[in-house]
Amino acid sequence: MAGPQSIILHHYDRSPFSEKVRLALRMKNLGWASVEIPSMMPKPLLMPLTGGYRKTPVMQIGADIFCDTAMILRALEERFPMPQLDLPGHEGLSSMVGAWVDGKWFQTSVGIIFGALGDQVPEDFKKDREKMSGRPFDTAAMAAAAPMLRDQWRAQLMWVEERLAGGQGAGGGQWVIGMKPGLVDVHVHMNLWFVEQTLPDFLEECFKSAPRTKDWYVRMKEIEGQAPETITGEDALDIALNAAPRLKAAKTDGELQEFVPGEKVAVAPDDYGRDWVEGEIVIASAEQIILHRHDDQAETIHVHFPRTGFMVRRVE
Ligand SMILES: N[C@@H](CCC(=O)N[C@@H](CS)C(=O)NCC(=O)O)C(=O)O
Repeated sequence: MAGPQSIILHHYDRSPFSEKVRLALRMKNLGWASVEIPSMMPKPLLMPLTGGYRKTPVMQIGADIFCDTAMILRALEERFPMPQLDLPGHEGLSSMVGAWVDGKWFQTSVGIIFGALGDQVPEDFKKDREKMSGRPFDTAAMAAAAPMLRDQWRAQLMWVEERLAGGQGAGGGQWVIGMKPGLVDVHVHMNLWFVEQTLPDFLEECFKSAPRTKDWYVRMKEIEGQAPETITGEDALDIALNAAPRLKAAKTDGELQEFVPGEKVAVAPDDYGRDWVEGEIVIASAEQIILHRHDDQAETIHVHFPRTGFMVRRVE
């Protein structure tokens, strides 16, 4: 039964960013509880936990809430260090690769997938994404650009092929970097998986130019892990309500904006879904920020964000 120590993932099946976390959980062979959330707003059972952050996925452990896969993967590595996924000698590299796959490669995938789906994309979904991004979600324009985007997509796949062909020492070339699968593999996996859900034939076509990447992708699929326990959003809220955030000494360290512990700030993504989450600083460092929040439904919550990709401002 899921409890205050359990890893709870708020996600939906077809979410590629969630697949990153599910894959990391499989690689670490961790047990976890699954809460299915809607793929668009409203998300009434998630908002009390995040304080307004709406993106998918969100991880919960008791009354600690982790937003963004960069934060989630870091927290999993800290709390469940074995087996290590941030491989020795490669520290920092996965974040750099992550920035590419989450940004440019992901946008290319979105274009070809939604261009192919075209009229099948429900109107309310398009409206939601327009509101989230502040830009038109024009599937006809995506369809028109699709042939060029497909070239772009495969060109990025070829970076992976090149990396695998380069190998790493004796017996290398099995994994994107190094002798074991790690966080770099987790990041690289995302867009292949995302495209495969809708356009498996296109992925196969690209694999003709990238046979090593195909073999690697098959190896990644063989990583099994544990099946999650399914719980409801209400169960997850109840767990938060009856848990306390993990105790941390309040601390700020070299803040460029001179934030101090206890100060009220607001945090929001800097790209899309820019919903501000307000709270008081528990910890702020160059890499992460933890906010203390109170919510009537969830009581005291600590919400964790990475610093890259997030804006932080003082609330007067
Ligand atoms: N930087 C975020 C990006 C997450 C993201 O864009 N997720 C998509 C789904 S895979 C999303 O939030 N879509 C809107 C939604 O689910 O409400 C992360 O790494 O977690």
